[in-house]
Amino acid sequence: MKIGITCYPTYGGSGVVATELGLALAKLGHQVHFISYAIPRRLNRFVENIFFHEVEMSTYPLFEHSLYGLSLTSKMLEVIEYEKLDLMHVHYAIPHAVSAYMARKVLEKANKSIKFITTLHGTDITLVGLEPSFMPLVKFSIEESDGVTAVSRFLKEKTLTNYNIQKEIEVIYNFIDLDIYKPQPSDVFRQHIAPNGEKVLVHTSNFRPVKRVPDTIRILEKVRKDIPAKLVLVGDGPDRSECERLARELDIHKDVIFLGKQDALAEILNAADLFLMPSQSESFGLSALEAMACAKPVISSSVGGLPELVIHNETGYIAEIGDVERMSKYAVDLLTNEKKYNIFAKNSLDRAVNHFDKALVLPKYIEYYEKVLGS
Ligand code: GMT
Repeated sequence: MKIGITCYPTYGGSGVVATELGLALAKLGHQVHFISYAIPRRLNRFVENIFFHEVEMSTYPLFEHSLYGLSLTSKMLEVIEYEKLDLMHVHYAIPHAVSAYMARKVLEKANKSIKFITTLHGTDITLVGLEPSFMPLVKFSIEESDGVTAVSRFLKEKTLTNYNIQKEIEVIYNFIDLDIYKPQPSDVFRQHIAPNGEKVLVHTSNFRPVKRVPDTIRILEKVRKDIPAKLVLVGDGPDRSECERLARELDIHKDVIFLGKQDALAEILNAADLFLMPSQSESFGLSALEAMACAKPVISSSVGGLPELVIHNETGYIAEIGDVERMSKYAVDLLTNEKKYNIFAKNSLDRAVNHFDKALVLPKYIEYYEKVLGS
């Protein structure tokens, strides 16, 4: 198959899923053409069967604001036509699904065709898509997609109810590469961050308000009252300054380590004991899955698709949004009971391996491609 993939190329989970999917398809011999404004971060080496097409932005002075959606449509048209693509797969509805719809329309006028699949990832449905100005367009582009997948049952239901859509949506969960994310010793890093044998909590995200990163700092403050502990924060974004300020205000800044954006995530996760995900909204929680694949229990909020990933009292604990008191009690409970901790760690790993292994999820995408192409 020749597949065009459009995604956001930066740190977000939707870009990670799209890139890992493209890489896996290319490995199976499919030709994959990424179309975006920059090369996705994880395409950092030459890979056979992978091609990248950069969307060029017009700099005409009249266009005070970027016309990315239109430029993307033009690039899609070019690649579909010249590379003879069989299918477009766009990740994150806004504006990718609309651009793909326009490309299909243009081709139809010339008696040509292309089918496109939209994968819904999260805030395209639960946050940005709900803005009144976007809502009709998001609904329309989903209805017009030749196929739609969602990364959790929660996201599927939200899409159908919030946008009043009657359409078949296939749930295909996020997946994990177990060759990269696996339990392995990370003693040097651990020694570096917790030289006196402290317990280590970790959180990775893009520090947007929806992630509630300040809650991780409040959790650490409470945990420290019972046991010596450190918090490692990986990533960057709008809430980072606020988090640094809060850590100082609570006088625990020496125990909060801000690493910024990092690529060696598996090594960092392996140096930790627990992963925290106190999000306000989370359609799946890919970074929690990455931690589980390294055999780390997760303490999360109960929102969105998180209960489809984190099994309460088995692979970790789930609490109400903002209930940092309960989350910290859960953390102390696990970190002070070695037997229980080891059972939870093993359960986390087993769940990642048995349900979200790339080898299990990739065939679902391929089957779905074939279904859409055959319909
Ligand atoms: O919706 C977003 O915040 C964007 C997206 C991204 O690019 O980071 O994240 C979502 O997609 C991930 C991959 O499918 C999911 O694992 C995340 O849970 C989801 N984020 C949210 O729902 C907040």
